[in-house]
Amino acid sequence: IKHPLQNTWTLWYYENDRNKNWEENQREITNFDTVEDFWSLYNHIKMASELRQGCDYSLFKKGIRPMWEDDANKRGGRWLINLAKNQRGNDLDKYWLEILLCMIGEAFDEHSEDVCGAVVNIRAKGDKIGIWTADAMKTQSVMEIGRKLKQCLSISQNVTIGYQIHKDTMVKAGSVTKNTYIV
Ligand code: M7G
Repeated sequence: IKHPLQNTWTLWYYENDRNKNWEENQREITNFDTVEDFWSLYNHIKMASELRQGCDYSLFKKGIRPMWEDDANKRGGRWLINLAKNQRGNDLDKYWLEILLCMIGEAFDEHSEDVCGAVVNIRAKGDKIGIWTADAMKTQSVMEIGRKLKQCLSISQNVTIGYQIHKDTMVKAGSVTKNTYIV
């Protein structure tokens, strides 16, 4: 008997095809709801660092699309980890796996239900990992998730990460979005 997870999760893959719009480029790969099926999937697919520039992986709870417009995300935002170019070699895959394990293991305790999913963006200008939460106004929950995230990834106390509201990101395409919270 396999070990069930609390939630069923969906892996999405984004590939930048110029003939399609952003939403059409998001492809649903598969669902899983056991520890064993997570590992078979993880071992079967490319590491994030092996994806082409411009691609994303997203892992979201089943039923939530990895986009701002989804009902589960539209009031939310993300904790964003901006990686330096030289972190693709080592930290990127480590951080991404750690985040996947924190999410499927419901490591955010009572705030796990506010976690919608996570996205890794492979970009020439610097890779990014975002963990998306449902409601930017739930300050305590957002802050707890941020603190836990830093802990999970062993990010030094001296380094801060910021939380950005999707509604702000939406209108700031191409430039830097203000941080609503930091930890
Ligand atoms: P990105 O891929 O998140 O980051 O956003 P990047 O700028 O480092 O590549 C790039 C563009 O993709 C945005 O400016 C939007 O045009 C589009 N895009 C990204 N996201 C997350 C969404 C989304 O949730 N919904 C829609 N409609 N477009 C998005």
